[in-house]
Amino acid sequence: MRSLRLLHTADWHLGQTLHGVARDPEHARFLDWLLDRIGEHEVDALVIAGDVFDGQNPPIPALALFYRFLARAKRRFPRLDIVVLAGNHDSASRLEAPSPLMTEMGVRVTGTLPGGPDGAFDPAALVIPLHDRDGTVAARCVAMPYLRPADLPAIENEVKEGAKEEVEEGADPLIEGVRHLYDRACAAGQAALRPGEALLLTGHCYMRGGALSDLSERKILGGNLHALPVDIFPEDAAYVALGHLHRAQAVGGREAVRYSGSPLPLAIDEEPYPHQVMLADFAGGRLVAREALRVPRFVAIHRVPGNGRFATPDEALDALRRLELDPGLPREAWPFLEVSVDLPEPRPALRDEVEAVLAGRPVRLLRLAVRLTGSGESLADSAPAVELAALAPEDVFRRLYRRSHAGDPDPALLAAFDELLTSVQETL
Ligand SMILES: [Mn+2]
Repeated sequence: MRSLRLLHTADWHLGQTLHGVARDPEHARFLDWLLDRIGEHEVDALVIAGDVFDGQNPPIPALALFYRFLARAKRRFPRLDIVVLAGNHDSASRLEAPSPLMTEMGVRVTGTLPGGPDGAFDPAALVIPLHDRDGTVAARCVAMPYLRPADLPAIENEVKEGAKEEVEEGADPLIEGVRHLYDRACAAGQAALRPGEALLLTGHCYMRGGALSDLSERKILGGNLHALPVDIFPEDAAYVALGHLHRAQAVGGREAVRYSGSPLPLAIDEEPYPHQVMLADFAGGRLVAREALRVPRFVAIHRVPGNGRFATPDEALDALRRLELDPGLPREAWPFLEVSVDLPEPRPALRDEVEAVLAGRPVRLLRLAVRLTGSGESLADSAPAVELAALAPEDVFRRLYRRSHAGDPDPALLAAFDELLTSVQETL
């Protein structure tokens, strides 16, 4: 029986800063930890399902971390297959540029959709063989990267010409475009599959019904309108390795369709849930076991008072005085701190008071959140004031629209706005 052990991870966001603090030391610790787990669990293949880097133009320390990781992984585990996909944060072409070198090393990188000599989508080029400990192919991985709206129109035309009858009345053309691409890619995977081999898929996308962690993921393919239904992945896929959502979860009730989650909390709000990578075992072409490996928290996050609550200034200062901190930690391991305070009356020196309590102590204040407790009403009229920063861009658009027109913008206009927003956010 051909068996294979896969380690699925995603959303590393190398180069990220959290409220101005670089995460490189945490990422370095994570990558050391990951190498040890690959050895300990005798992993055959590693899939990194997108958002390797936090930005389109990663800082040099982030690039160095990534390439050093790949070199160390291949030196320690020469037969390890590594598959790397671009996510919406990555520059697809930048990630892919060194792929001739990487392919020689047994590292396969997919940034953009591969085209044949005529420029048409070549799904067979997405199919990557994964090998067991004897060097025999035990799985075929359809390495689908993040799909940008611009990847889809060409396909949309094909949908119109080739498979018009399959597109339901009122179906979303973007979703149908993605579905069509997956259909073709999976067919190419199936064609390559030999008996006993497992079919694996990847994706970097926002699935319908996924649990979001507030702000650190950008909704993609045009916001909620284009959350993808889980049935775009055929049931005969043994496993679907997803990236984009930072909270580990199965999708749509299918245990074999999973977000691995990010290895580090990428926003303070992501502190409460476990961060992990996923081990998956395949035998005879099927998923037979899986195990989540919890990533140690290299830097603790303290939230005062915690759980999304707000304290009075005096309660907060008290809690800060009582905070137990380890004086033996190196500076790069000092905990992050968020303090949330309700202000019933002005207290202009609050920040100075907080900083005075923390002075000389081994902790890093990332955020002092202040909530005003007044009604928010302006003097001139009685409409409750809303902080612009508290609104999602789409809400601002809706409000602006309603100021000039009756009713809500129609779905086509909202979709156009979402597409513009996505393209702007991608360049941030
Ligand atoms: Mn993403």
